[in-house]
Amino acid sequence: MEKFSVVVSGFDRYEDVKVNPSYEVPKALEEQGLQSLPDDDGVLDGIQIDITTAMLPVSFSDAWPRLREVLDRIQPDIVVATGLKHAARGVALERCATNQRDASSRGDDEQDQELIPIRPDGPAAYWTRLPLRSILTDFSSHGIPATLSSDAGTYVCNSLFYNLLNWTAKQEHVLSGFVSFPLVNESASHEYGLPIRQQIAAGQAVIRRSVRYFQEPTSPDVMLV
Ligand code: PCA
Repeated sequence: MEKFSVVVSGFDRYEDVKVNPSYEVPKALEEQGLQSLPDDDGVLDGIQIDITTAMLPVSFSDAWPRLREVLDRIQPDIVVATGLKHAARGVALERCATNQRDASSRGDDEQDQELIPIRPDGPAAYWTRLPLRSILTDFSSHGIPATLSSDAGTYVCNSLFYNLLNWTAKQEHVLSGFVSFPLVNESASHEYGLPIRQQIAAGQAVIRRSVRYFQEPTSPDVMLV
């Protein structure tokens, strides 16, 4: 049986958000695996997927070192970092991480924002290593509302994503990327947010498609623009 090791990160607490999808989805993935998602095209036949979660603090200085510890210990094939994006209507697949962060502790006040590089010697941006096209196709066949996003902001999510891709660039064969979840909203007539069940299904689809892509990398699966 072929084995894959996947690390999924989230944030343990974020502001006063009561049900944080970036906490709930990784936990559910670790507990349930991919079972509850129908494997229509047999992607998972003969494959064992071990999922480890990493719960991180919302901190520029501590989030990446904490994830790095887990990556060094687990040596995963695939890393999916996640965070909450308040403004997202559906699941947002992040295309790229930029080498900038807000110098103040919070990024709320656009007027006062001073952007500084995350890594002064690093490239301006890194592209995701996840097969976004294939993931979007999977989402649409499971009725999961989603968009492609061109940036994860300038706060801790983007900083974590940038450091993750900087690390990934030096690895032999690792896929990694970032998925932003919307607020959890269980109401049927929601404008913003999605039920937690749908967000868990989205996390499962991301892993399923990434495993498939890991096995058979094809350039059309990667959609960056
Ligand atoms: N979202 C924040 C940090 C933690 C999270 O879930 C962000 O967008 O950077």
